[in-house]
Amino acid sequence: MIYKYVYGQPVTTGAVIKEIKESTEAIALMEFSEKEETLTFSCEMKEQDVVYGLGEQVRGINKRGFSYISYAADDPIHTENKHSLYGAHNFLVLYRAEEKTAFGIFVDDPGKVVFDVGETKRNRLVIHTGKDCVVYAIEGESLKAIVKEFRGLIGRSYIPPKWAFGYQQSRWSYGSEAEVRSVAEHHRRLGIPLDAIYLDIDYMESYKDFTIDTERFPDFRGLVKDMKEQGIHLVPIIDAGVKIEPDYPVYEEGVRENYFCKDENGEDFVAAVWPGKVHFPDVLNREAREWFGEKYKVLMEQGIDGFWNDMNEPAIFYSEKNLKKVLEEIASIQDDNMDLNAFFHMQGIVEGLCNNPVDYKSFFHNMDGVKLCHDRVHNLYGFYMTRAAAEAFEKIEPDKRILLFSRSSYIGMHRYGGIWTGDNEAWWGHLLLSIQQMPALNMCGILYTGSDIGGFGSDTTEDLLLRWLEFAIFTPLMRNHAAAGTRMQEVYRFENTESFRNIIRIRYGLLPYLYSEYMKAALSDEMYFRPVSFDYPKDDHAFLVEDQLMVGESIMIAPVYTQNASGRYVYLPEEMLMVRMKSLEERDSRVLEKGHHYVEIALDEVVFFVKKNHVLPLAILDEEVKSTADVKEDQYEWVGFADENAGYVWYDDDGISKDYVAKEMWKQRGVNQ
Ligand code: MIG
Repeated sequence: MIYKYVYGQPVTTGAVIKEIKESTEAIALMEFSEKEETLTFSCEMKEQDVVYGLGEQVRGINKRGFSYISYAADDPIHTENKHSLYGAHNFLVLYRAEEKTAFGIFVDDPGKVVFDVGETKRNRLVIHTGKDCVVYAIEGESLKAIVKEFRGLIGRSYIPPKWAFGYQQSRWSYGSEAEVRSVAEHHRRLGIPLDAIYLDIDYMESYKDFTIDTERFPDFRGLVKDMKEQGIHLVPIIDAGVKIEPDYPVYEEGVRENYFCKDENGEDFVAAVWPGKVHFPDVLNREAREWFGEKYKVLMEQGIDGFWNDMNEPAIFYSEKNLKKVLEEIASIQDDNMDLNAFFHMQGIVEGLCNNPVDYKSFFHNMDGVKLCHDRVHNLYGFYMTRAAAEAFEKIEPDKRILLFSRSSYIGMHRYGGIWTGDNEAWWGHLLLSIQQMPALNMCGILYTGSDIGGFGSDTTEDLLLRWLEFAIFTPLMRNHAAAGTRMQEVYRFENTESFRNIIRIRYGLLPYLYSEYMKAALSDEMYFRPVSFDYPKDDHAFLVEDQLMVGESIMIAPVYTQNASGRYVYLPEEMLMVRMKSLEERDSRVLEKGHHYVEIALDEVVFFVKKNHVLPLAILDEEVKSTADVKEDQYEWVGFADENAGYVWYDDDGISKDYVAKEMWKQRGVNQ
């Protein structure tokens, strides 16, 4: 059951697709109060109650004990004290442990929203929103049912092409054609499957969107074609800022047609990012959005069929206005003997140039005739930039799935693309963070997602990369990505290449299962990754599990995320089959009873657990498998554990067209033990 409450004059965000009648009764689940610009919703929590959700945010699966602020931020240091990351995912579910009931809350407010989940007062959940918003309260008979109801409200999740479920290699940046070819060649020579290589900002000419640096990439079209012949898709980055440069057509057209965001004087707003000074396309405006989306065609015409949208919080290094102010202030410093206060003040104003809230208040959108201050709709920018691209793809290639994911997002964007979780670090703690983000993102409809494997910032290590891959073989987006200046982290750079190859091949072996489960989750508004408690709500201990996940209908995973571990404790909520793999071919399995177990997991092993009376298909791969296209759906074996008849419904299709629901794509298999 969904209750809808409208306050003030909310902006239509596009998060919700289902028409729902406004509720006339007062919101019964939470107390309500109003103060000038803020609405507050709150309720008591008992000690054992659990809060799930909030998408990308830091900290555990149970969100209690901290405050989370929805205000999209380009913050590359995801430490535990951070209140905002790139996305704004305003959906949570409160589980009442004693009563065994739950309800969900979705705050549809594209400005700043605060979720104080027992930080100020341990046993109080408090939500502060702007005064113009829509709030949905959702009741249902189980955690799964509440999420499903919510997902029905916000519409079907994005479905990428099947090749996007293969292993993908990225780096900031592969800076030339030769470098791209060399990455491809290394993988191919060592028999490591690979489906995509990413192009980061250096493929562009002076960081200008929709251009190609022809010195570094003299025959772009030829390169795209050669790669595709090897089963590898090239995926270029698109940034939010459009460089200010006379004669650059995107800039010229945008200025001429008034497609850029304006400052308070009605001039095109000037910020700076990679290319130096830029304007931001006003993607909240329909015409500007159509125009910007059309631009992707330039690359599609050269054979590109996947993109990643970056810097769309939007990130601002500095605004023209603020920089001027800061430079003047620094120039006015007379004293070269600054004391502590003076020094920290100077440092603060320089650091404060980046992503300054004052800048977000100083530009405007024309949302189809309505002038809106950016601050009020801040969290929509990444969503609408991605929507711009997706809507254009519908026109340019209506029958083809295009890979698309974004850094910033808001609920609603999940219909148009996926996300990656941004600039993490090569830290063991960030491997755990990534595990914990997955189910919360799935609750919000974001199914196509994953983190930068190995860590983006800092130098990775071989053991961290191995452990990260052992988890990431289960994430729909499986991409190794690293920042400029860090150690090269393609798997062939390390000593034990064979172990990396084996683990990546296990991903391809699991592909029929993972793809089927993704499609089931997308087509029936369900979660691909779930907290253990969602599947075992009668088991009190399941609610305490923070580092194991259910993946699809048959599997539970318990990844190793600590350094120098030879294994870990795993909690089994019921009897399960433990499957241990050194490679697809070298594996064994054994039934473990319900309860706590210490499970040995060597550095080069993948371990997962199969639920009772469940089975899954495992593709038998030829030695030569290069990409997802080589995985044959009719060569498989079954892994499973049943004391009665078990069956599996799996899904397959051409991986490209959008005819998802055709009956013949669903195959039902009964398996007898
Ligand atoms: O400020 O394009 O999150 O994945 O490699 C850095 C360079 C800009 C941030 C993205 C990262 C990407 C990087 N970008």
